[in-house]
Amino acid sequence: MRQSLVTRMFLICALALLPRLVWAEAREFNLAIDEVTIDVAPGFSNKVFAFNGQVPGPLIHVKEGDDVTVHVTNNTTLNHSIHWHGINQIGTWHMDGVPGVSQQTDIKPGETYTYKFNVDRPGTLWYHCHVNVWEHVATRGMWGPIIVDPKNPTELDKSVTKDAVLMMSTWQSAYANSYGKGGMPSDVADYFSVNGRSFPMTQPIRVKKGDVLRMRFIGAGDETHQMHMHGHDMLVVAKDGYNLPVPYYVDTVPVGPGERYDVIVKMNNPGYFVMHDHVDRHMTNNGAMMGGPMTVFEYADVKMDDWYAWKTIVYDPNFFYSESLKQPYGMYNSAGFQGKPVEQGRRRRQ
Ligand SMILES: [Cu+2]
Repeated sequence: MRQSLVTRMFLICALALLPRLVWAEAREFNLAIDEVTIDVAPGFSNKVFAFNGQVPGPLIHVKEGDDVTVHVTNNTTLNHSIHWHGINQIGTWHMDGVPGVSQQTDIKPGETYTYKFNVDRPGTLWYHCHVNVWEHVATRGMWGPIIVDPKNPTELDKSVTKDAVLMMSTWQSAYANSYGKGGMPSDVADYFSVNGRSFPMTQPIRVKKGDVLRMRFIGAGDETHQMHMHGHDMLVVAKDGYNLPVPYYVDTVPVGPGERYDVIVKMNNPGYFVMHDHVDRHMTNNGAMMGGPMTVFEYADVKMDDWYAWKTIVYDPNFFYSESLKQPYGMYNSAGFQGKPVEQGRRRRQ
């Protein structure tokens, strides 16, 4: 039986759309930007512009091909925007978040702005403010992770048993309490952190022998961090979200501003091993040893020594987003990253 031209056209269109229909889902999120104070290190707090009140911002976990809508409400006293770093905005360049270039104006205090885009590629991505990035990204915590699962995971991807996100950043204590200042080239960073905290306020990564750990490093600050893992080799499998044609082993991975590295580690050497930044200056809290972005891989079933520095730590299993990443797709706030509202006069608008 001959099909009409209309029927044939319909079938062709339906077939062309099929992958999108099978894979893509529409996801809608709300992000508020609030003025809060976070405790970065013992004795050091910093006023930040926090996505949903937390630093780092909430995890956005979606899959390749999804259509994402994000309503961003600015509850702070300064202007902002959001750049979705890694999303190429195919056909949606007005959603790229750069005021004066792709977006008419900043999102002003009290305003809500809606971004809509297709997640056109998988991997470890992130989002950050694109207004006065010198201050807002470098020292006010305006960044969070976007993890995009691929349509076609590799065998290595499928082997992963535990995921961790590590956002590297810097702080300038001279401007900790002065919104509108900081981040200029002559300003000096004196605190260095992973997921917004410096040792001893960071957290261990608890594993068991046989785990396959994927760590997703994101350079959210202004300096390069040379992250060195003791006792294990890290297989670098992706750079800036793109799978490498030939993964390679390292024991130190450089994480520069804006960069992302995904590494996969076979946890096969039971014990307690540190991972730290090999830039010595970064391993201090304002010059005092020891601090900075440090963690410890703690294997289950290995006896904890009495003298272990973190013997009494209150463990937060979601400090590296590992628990949020086990949840279905969506956006996830983390209670452990929440700040305290800034005092009256500089606080959120209702
Ligand atoms: Cu901003």
